[in-house]
Amino acid sequence: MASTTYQVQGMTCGHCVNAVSTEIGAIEGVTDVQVDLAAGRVTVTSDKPLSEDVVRAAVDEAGYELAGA
Ligand SMILES: [Cu+2]
Repeated sequence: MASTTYQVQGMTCGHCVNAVSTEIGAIEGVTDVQVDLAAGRVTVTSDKPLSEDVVRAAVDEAGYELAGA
């Protein structure tokens, strides 16, 4: 089990939270996604450690930007 918190830029409302959660949740091995909208933080729990590139691609696909882990 691995849990990593990422900083995501551009999220402004519940729709953004849903979009990011859905895209990251679709990554293989991800079991939970928690978004702190006010802080712009996304905590991802997964079966095994995730490549940051994979998470970045999912965030990008949702229309936002991964600013760092
Ligand atoms: Cu939004």
